[in-house]
Amino acid sequence: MAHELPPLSYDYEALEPHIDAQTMRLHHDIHHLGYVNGLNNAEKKLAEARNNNDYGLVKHWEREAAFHGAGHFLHTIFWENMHPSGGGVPNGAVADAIKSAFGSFENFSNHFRAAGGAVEGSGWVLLVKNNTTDALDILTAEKHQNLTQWVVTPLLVCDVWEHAYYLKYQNKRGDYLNAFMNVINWSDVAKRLAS
Ligand code: MN3
Repeated sequence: MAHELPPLSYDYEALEPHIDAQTMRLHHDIHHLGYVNGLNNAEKKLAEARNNNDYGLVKHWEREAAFHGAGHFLHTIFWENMHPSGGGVPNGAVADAIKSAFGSFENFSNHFRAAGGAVEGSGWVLLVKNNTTDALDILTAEKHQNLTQWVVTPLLVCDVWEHAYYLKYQNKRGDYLNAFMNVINWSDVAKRLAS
Protein backbone atom coordinates (compact mmCIF):
# COMPACT_ATOMS: atom_id res chain seq x y z
CA MET A 1 0.00 0.00 0.00
CA ALA A 2 1.25 3.44 -0.90
CA HIS A 3 2.54 5.75 1.80
CA GLU A 4 0.61 8.98 2.37
CA LEU A 5 1.46 12.40 3.75
CA PRO A 6 0.07 12.48 7.30
CA PRO A 7 -1.90 15.64 8.14
CA LEU A 8 -0.62 17.97 10.85
CA SER A 9 -2.63 17.77 14.08
CA TYR A 10 -2.34 21.58 14.50
CA ASP A 11 -2.52 24.65 12.24
CA TYR A 12 0.49 25.88 10.28
CA GLU A 13 0.74 28.98 12.47
CA ALA A 14 0.19 27.11 15.75
CA LEU A 15 3.88 26.88 16.63
CA GLU A 16 4.59 30.60 16.19
CA PRO A 17 6.60 32.50 17.20
CA HIS A 18 9.02 29.57 17.55
CA ILE A 19 8.40 27.97 14.15
CA ASP A 20 6.80 30.24 11.55
CA ALA A 21 3.75 29.36 9.48
CA GLN A 22 5.40 29.74 6.07
CA THR A 23 8.18 27.34 7.05
CA MET A 24 5.63 24.83 8.36
CA ARG A 25 3.56 25.08 5.19
CA LEU A 26 6.51 24.57 2.81
CA HIS A 27 8.16 21.99 5.03
CA HIS A 28 5.10 19.81 5.46
CA ASP A 29 3.25 20.30 2.17
CA ILE A 30 6.22 20.36 -0.21
CA HIS A 31 9.32 18.84 1.37
CA HIS A 32 7.66 16.02 3.29
CA LEU A 33 5.38 15.21 0.35
CA GLY A 34 8.49 14.86 -1.82
CA TYR A 35 9.82 12.14 0.48
CA VAL A 36 6.48 10.31 0.47
CA ASN A 37 6.43 10.33 -3.33
CA GLY A 38 10.10 9.34 -3.53
CA LEU A 39 9.57 6.38 -1.18
CA ASN A 40 6.51 5.19 -3.09
CA ASN A 41 8.42 5.39 -6.36
CA ALA A 42 11.42 3.49 -4.97
CA GLU A 43 9.19 0.73 -3.61
CA LYS A 44 7.40 0.49 -6.96
CA LYS A 45 10.71 0.18 -8.82
CA LEU A 46 11.96 -2.49 -6.40
CA ALA A 47 8.71 -4.45 -6.87
CA GLU A 48 9.21 -4.23 -10.64
CA ALA A 49 12.78 -5.48 -10.20
CA ARG A 50 11.48 -8.53 -8.33
CA ASN A 51 8.75 -9.18 -10.89
CA ASN A 52 11.20 -8.93 -13.79
CA ASN A 53 14.07 -10.59 -11.89
CA ASP A 54 16.15 -7.64 -13.10
CA TYR A 55 18.34 -6.14 -10.39
CA GLY A 56 20.52 -3.96 -12.59
CA LEU A 57 19.42 -0.80 -10.77
CA VAL A 58 18.90 -2.31 -7.32
CA LYS A 59 21.65 -0.21 -5.72
CA HIS A 60 20.07 3.00 -6.97
CA TRP A 61 16.55 2.16 -5.80
CA GLU A 62 17.72 0.86 -2.41
CA ARG A 63 19.52 4.18 -1.91
CA GLU A 64 16.38 6.05 -2.91
CA ALA A 65 14.30 3.95 -0.50
CA ALA A 66 16.73 4.70 2.35
CA PHE A 67 16.83 8.45 1.69
CA HIS A 68 13.14 9.04 1.05
CA GLY A 69 11.96 6.42 3.53
CA ALA A 70 14.06 7.81 6.37
CA GLY A 71 12.93 11.30 5.34
CA HIS A 72 9.26 10.33 5.42
CA PHE A 73 9.35 8.48 8.73
CA LEU A 74 11.52 11.07 10.52
CA HIS A 75 9.27 13.94 9.44
CA THR A 76 6.21 11.99 10.61
CA ILE A 77 7.78 11.73 14.08
CA PHE A 78 8.98 15.37 13.95
CA TRP A 79 5.46 16.82 13.47
CA GLU A 80 4.13 14.73 16.37
CA ASN A 81 7.13 15.68 18.54
CA MET A 82 5.96 19.32 18.46
CA HIS A 83 2.85 20.92 19.95
CA PRO A 84 1.63 24.49 20.49
CA SER A 85 1.46 23.89 24.25
CA GLY A 86 4.78 22.03 24.33
CA GLY A 87 8.10 22.93 25.87
CA GLY A 88 9.17 23.01 29.47
CA VAL A 89 10.69 19.99 31.12
CA PRO A 90 9.45 16.40 31.00
CA ASN A 91 8.21 14.52 34.04
CA GLY A 92 7.65 10.90 34.97
CA ALA A 93 9.41 8.14 33.08
CA VAL A 94 10.96 10.46 30.50
CA ALA A 95 12.47 12.67 33.19
CA ASP A 96 13.83 9.59 34.98
CA ALA A 97 15.32 8.13 31.79
CA ILE A 98 16.94 11.45 30.85
CA LYS A 99 18.42 11.86 34.34
CA SER A 100 19.74 8.31 34.27
CA ALA A 101 21.34 8.70 30.84
CA PHE A 102 22.62 12.27 30.96
CA GLY A 103 22.77 13.23 34.64
CA SER A 104 20.28 16.08 34.37
CA PHE A 105 17.79 17.69 32.02
CA GLU A 106 20.19 20.59 31.57
CA ASN A 107 22.93 18.20 30.45
CA PHE A 108 20.53 16.59 27.99
CA SER A 109 19.40 19.96 26.62
CA ASN A 110 22.97 21.22 26.19
CA HIS A 111 24.12 17.99 24.53
CA PHE A 112 21.05 17.80 22.22
CA ARG A 113 21.40 21.39 21.02
CA ALA A 114 25.19 21.15 20.62
CA ALA A 115 24.87 17.93 18.61
CA GLY A 116 22.17 19.48 16.40
CA GLY A 117 24.32 22.52 15.84
CA ALA A 118 27.30 20.37 14.89
CA VAL A 119 25.63 18.31 12.15
CA GLU A 120 27.61 18.91 8.95
CA GLY A 121 25.31 20.02 6.15
CA SER A 122 21.75 18.67 6.28
CA GLY A 123 20.57 16.27 8.93
CA TRP A 124 18.89 15.56 12.23
CA VAL A 125 19.59 15.34 15.94
CA LEU A 126 17.76 12.51 17.70
CA LEU A 127 17.01 11.42 21.25
CA VAL A 128 16.73 7.65 20.96
CA LYS A 129 16.12 4.58 23.07
CA ASN A 130 18.59 1.78 22.53
CA ASN A 131 16.48 -1.37 22.30
CA THR A 132 19.37 -3.58 23.39
CA THR A 133 20.30 -1.67 26.56
CA ASP A 134 17.03 0.29 27.14
CA ALA A 135 19.18 3.41 27.75
CA LEU A 136 18.59 6.76 26.11
CA ASP A 137 21.20 8.27 23.81
CA ILE A 138 21.66 11.26 21.54
CA LEU A 139 22.59 10.54 17.91
CA THR A 140 22.83 12.62 14.77
CA ALA A 141 22.05 11.82 11.15
CA GLU A 142 23.44 13.34 7.98
CA LYS A 143 20.80 13.77 5.28
CA HIS A 144 18.12 11.44 6.72
CA GLN A 145 19.76 8.06 6.59
CA ASN A 146 23.49 8.36 7.23
CA LEU A 147 25.01 7.75 10.69
CA THR A 148 23.03 5.67 13.15
CA GLN A 149 23.08 2.70 15.45
CA TRP A 150 20.69 0.10 14.09
CA VAL A 151 19.02 -0.93 17.33
CA VAL A 152 17.44 2.35 18.34
CA THR A 153 13.92 3.80 18.44
CA PRO A 154 13.70 7.58 17.85
CA LEU A 155 11.83 9.35 20.67
CA LEU A 156 12.50 13.01 19.79
CA VAL A 157 13.88 14.24 16.48
CA CYS A 158 14.77 17.72 15.28
CA ASP A 159 15.25 18.53 11.60
CA VAL A 160 18.33 20.72 11.12
CA TRP A 161 18.16 20.96 7.32
CA GLU A 162 18.21 24.62 6.30
CA HIS A 163 14.63 24.29 4.99
CA ALA A 164 13.55 23.75 8.60
CA TYR A 165 14.69 27.17 9.83
CA TYR A 166 16.25 29.43 7.20
CA LEU A 167 13.20 31.64 6.48
CA LYS A 168 13.02 32.78 10.11
CA TYR A 169 16.47 32.12 11.56
CA GLN A 170 18.74 32.39 8.49
CA ASN A 171 22.21 31.09 9.48
CA LYS A 172 21.43 30.98 13.21
CA ARG A 173 20.75 27.27 13.63
CA GLY A 174 21.45 27.58 17.34
CA ASP A 175 18.59 30.04 17.76
CA TYR A 176 16.29 27.60 15.95
CA LEU A 177 17.38 24.75 18.23
CA ASN A 178 16.70 26.94 21.28
CA ALA A 179 13.24 27.72 19.88
CA PHE A 180 12.55 24.04 19.18
CA MET A 181 12.93 23.31 22.90
CA ASN A 182 9.84 25.52 23.47
CA VAL A 183 7.55 23.37 21.34
CA ILE A 184 8.63 19.84 22.33
CA ASN A 185 5.62 17.62 22.93
CA TRP A 186 6.91 15.69 25.94
CA SER A 187 3.67 13.66 26.09
CA ASP A 188 4.46 12.29 22.65
CA VAL A 189 8.01 11.48 23.74
CA ALA A 190 6.59 9.66 26.78
CA LYS A 191 4.24 7.65 24.55
CA ARG A 192 7.15 6.59 22.34
CA LEU A 193 9.31 5.66 25.35
CA ALA A 194 6.51 3.46 26.73
CA SER A 195 5.75 1.66 23.47
MN1 MN3 B 1 12.80 18.53 6.62
